[in-house]
Amino acid sequence: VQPEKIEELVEKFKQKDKSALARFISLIENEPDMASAVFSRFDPPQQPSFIIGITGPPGAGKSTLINQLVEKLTAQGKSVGVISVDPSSPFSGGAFLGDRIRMSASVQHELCFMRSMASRGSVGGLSRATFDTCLLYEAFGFEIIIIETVGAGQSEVEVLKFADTILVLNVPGLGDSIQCQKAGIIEIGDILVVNKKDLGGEEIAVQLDLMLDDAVMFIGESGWRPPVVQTNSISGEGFDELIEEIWNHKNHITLSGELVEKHKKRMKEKLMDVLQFKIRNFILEQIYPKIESSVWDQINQNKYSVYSIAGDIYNTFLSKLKGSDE
Ligand SMILES: Nc1nc2c(ncn2[C@@H]2O[C@H](COP(=O)(O)OP(=O)(O)OP(=O)(O)O)[C@@H](O)[C@H]2O)c(=O)[nH]1
Ligand SMILES: [Mg+2]
Repeated sequence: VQPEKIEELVEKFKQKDKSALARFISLIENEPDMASAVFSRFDPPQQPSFIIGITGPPGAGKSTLINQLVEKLTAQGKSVGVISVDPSSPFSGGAFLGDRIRMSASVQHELCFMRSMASRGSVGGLSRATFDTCLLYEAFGFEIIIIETVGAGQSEVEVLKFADTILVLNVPGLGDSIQCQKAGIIEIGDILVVNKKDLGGEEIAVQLDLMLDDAVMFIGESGWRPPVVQTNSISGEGFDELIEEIWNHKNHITLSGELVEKHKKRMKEKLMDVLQFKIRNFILEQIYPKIESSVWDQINQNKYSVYSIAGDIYNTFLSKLKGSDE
């Protein structure tokens, strides 16, 4: 992509053109090296987006719940960007026709934009693409970002670390036990949702409440006790309460200072991630090719020398830096 082309897209982006947003997401997803050129042209965001992560077993109704949330939030004039990190999601193409139709109303809403992230490639790659999409959404001006992810697999859980508030879904009918407990993701829930209220779920809600009562581990440092909310994502029942709890949690972490800490931690990780990428590439391109055969000789003699070889390479790297300073 030519610099002039980027300039043109940035102009469109600033005019709130969603096709420019879509182009940037694809560009940065496929060519991480372009990220710097794109982001350097953006002004600081007017306000940070509030990021909601939603997870739960396949078919729990995550997409339906998001659809309902988006409808309610956009009706209040709020703008919402959705990222779906779920390979079987309606946004990603592997979906049932019914799902597509169901999603279409809010997808076409001017205050909403949806995008899926394929779970192909590495955990790091997916995380990076998700984070960069969050940055793009924020720059675009979305007040709220929602990330959908199936609660299984490292890459899916990894992206939840970007969220300010995490919703963990359970549903009745899957053996009537707390499904997310085994997966170990229930602990990360700030709000526990029992969806498909029309099919029951009272028992699960009670179980969750009991568990919260005797488990100190759930009450975080800041003293937040995750509420249990029952919803019907098709009719919208329980959503006023759910939205209220989301704002309660937001207020809670704002007052406790956790929100700022989360932002700091996220940006620090991003920074380290970019640095690691840069340093690794420098070593791979500038140093390694010249020493490859001798490295291999040493490892052939004693594979345990790998640490000392790494130390040597690192020292070469440092001396190159000193050299370039002068
Ligand atoms: N009865 C009932 N069905 C629901 C409810 N919420 C979602 N569903 C249905 O459950 C099915 C799965 O919903 P999705 O929203 O696709 O679930 P998901 O968790 O996004 O699924 P994956 O992305 O595939 O993991 C669909 O047929 C929905 O219509 C609900 O509250 N009650
Ligand atoms: Mg889904």
